[in-house]
Amino acid sequence: MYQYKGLEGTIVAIATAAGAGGLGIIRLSGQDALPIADKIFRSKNNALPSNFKTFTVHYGDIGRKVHNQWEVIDEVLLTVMRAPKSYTCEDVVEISCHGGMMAQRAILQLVIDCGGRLAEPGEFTKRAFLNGRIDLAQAEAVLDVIRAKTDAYLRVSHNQLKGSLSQKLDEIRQEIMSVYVSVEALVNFPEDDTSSDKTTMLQNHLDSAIVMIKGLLSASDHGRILREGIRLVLCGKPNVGKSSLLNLLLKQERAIVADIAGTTRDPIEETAQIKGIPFQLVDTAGLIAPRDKIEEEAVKRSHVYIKGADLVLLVLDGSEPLSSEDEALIEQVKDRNAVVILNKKDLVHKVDEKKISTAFPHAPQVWISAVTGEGLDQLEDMIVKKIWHSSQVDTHGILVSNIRHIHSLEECQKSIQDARSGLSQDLSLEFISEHIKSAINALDAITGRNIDADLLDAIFDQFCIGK
Ligand SMILES: Nc1nc2c(ncn2[C@@H]2O[C@H](COP(=O)(O)OP(=O)(O)OP(=O)(O)O)[C@@H](O)[C@H]2O)c(=O)[nH]1
Ligand SMILES: [Mg+2]
Repeated sequence: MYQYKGLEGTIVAIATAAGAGGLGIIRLSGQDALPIADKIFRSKNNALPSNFKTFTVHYGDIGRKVHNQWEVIDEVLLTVMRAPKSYTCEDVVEISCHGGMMAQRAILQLVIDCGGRLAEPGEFTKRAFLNGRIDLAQAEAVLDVIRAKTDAYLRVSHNQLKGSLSQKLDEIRQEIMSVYVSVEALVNFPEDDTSSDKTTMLQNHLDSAIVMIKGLLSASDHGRILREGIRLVLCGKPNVGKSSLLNLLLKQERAIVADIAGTTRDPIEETAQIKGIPFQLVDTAGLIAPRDKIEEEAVKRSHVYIKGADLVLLVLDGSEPLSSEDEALIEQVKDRNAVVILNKKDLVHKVDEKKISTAFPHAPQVWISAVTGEGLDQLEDMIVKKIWHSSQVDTHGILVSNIRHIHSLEECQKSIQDARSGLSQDLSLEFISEHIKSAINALDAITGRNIDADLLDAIFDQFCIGK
């Protein structure tokens, strides 16, 4: 098991975001959290934090003695949470002071002067993990909760934080473990010969583990979409209404719109939520034969963005017949995951929809007016359907979204499959046992039961200080 050397010290950090704010919170955790608080906190009745009951909040001042005079730094509320029922399982003290960096920094420095140590990124959560309050999958969910950009992803991360994924992994582990125990018994007591009934029973346990892993992996695409978002790139000829559509999807006047071809030059990137899914929306310069060096560069950049798109939104002007430039564009993106948007629905329809369907059969078409907003709902449904493969965004189940978890699950699945085919081919029990052990190790890497110290450090390094 991983040995963490800094667990014995008392750590301190500013837990609130930097900058001006109504309140700032300084958090301490460790065996000296209360003795340090005794030195720096004065309540009206001079009671010491060491004597406060757990889960109580006290009003007073933080300060220090200068030439035997008590010098106040800030007026605060001090909360005590005693071990083991605290975030870290250690004694925790939280000091809520006024917002703004000066008061928070002064209190932080005071705690350090009294024996506290500045916490490393994620060290509070790391302690919660090392002290056994949460497993690694739950610790990583803390980071996901902090970073969630949509309600849907917040819900998914909360489920994981509450242990939904950990419980499922535990069920899978029990299935594999029961096979491991039986196989090891047979390795050690070869006289208990493997009957075909026993082999079938072992295979059933492995099959049930595979079904559960497959279930988790099949939903992982949705998890990843919610975690990382989807890159949507608007492309088309100049003046077809790309920037108008960007503004409509963002519900704000973000890009300049004008009836002058070549209005947009630099690609414009913005984040948006469509039906609970996070998107990175990119408006690009109209794709034409460039007239000068700037347009040449703008068109080059548009192509780079189109290449990196998860979904291409090809915009055509529905009030005009299909031009040879439109046809060339369709040709360029016809192998991509795309939606064809026929814009300017409010004008007379002149575009040949059948011709587009023939040239671009797998891309659905939708009529819209970026001016009146008509067709927006259908477009949003179509976008969601194209990347989610259903127009409903269900986030109540377990959605594995972390790439580390997905890799470990794939590894686990492969090892189980190897063990499974070893059993059916009557291969040596030692060989089967090795594969099952690998499968268990892969699962344990997710929950942190068995994890490399460097990897653990790398995971917590992604956290902010104070979490
Ligand atoms: N009637 C009508 N006009 C539209 C619609 N969408 C955009 N327009 C007009 O078309 C012109 C061009 O719109 P933009 O959004 O700037 O077009 P663009 O594709 O971004 O153009 P470039 O940046 O030059 O490539 C503007 O005058 C818009 O008001 C629409 O749905 N209906
Ligand atoms: Mg534009």
